[in-house]
Amino acid sequence: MGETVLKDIKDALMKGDRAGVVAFTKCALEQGMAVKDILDKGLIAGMEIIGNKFKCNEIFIPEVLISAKAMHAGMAILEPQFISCGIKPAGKVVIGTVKGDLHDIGKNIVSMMFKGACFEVADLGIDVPVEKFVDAAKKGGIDVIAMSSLLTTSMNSMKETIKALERSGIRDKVKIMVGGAPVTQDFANSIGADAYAKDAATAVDKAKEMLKR
Ligand code: B12
Repeated sequence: MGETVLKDIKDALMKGDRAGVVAFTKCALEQGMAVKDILDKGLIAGMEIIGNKFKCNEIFIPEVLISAKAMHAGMAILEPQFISCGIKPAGKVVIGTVKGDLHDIGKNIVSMMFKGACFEVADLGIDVPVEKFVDAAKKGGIDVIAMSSLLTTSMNSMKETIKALERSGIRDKVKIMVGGAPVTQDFANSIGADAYAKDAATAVDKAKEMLKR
């Protein structure tokens, strides 16, 4: 039963059937399925197949966009399920997709997981210029700056942001975390980031670990 609804979510997402994604996601919740399974084995699994088809030129940008919109609609159903917090936030995170990059699905999942783990999250959105991250850090009260990049061509903006924070004398006041499909631990080390995480759940674990120290 559970596996069927996950497949329904995946199939609807691949068809770009937004209403279907919403209906099957609600149905999975009603069946008592774990939110993480719905996200990982339904929505993200569907998006992975879309990614492979896009890579092989079996589908093109319009189809990817329609599926991305269906994905967002499914995530909106799941988001309230993640948030069950007490009063004291675990920390404050500023998150954004770096300059030149419009991909936001992964960033939104990371943001959702942070909120679910009781972090306060300020989302700067997509195509975020270096100065916007620096301004956010200058305001103070921020524990982690989290940057997402899905394009090899936009990754350099992460390095630029770290350099700009150094020039502003506030680099040591915040922890910097980077992620996104082309980002690796080696790349994170090479630009002087404090942490890299391959997925949203690990991002939360690493942030908690960093803030403990
Ligand atoms: C959806 C998508 C789009 C959509 C984006 C819609 C949206 N609202 O996001 C649209 C159609 C707009 C698009 C456009 C383009 N895209 Co595109 N896109 C994708 C696709 C298929 C899926 C990305 C995705 O959402 N994955 C699902 C999420 C859940 O995974 P994720 O983002 O990796 O996130 C997880 C982790 O990486 C991590 N994570 C993510 N962010 C962060 C941040 C932190 C701090 C941490 C710790 C972790 C973390 O946690 C997430 C959850 O676990 C990928 C293919 C792929 N395999 O990645 C191509 C892909 C990224 N796109 C690609 C390209 C080339 C483009 C275009 C240039 C195409 C074009 N010719 O115009 C444009 C660029 C537009 C721009 N300037 O940004 C290439 C990039 C190649 C490269 N090496 O740079 C890819 C890899 C496809 C390919 N194989 O060719 N794209």
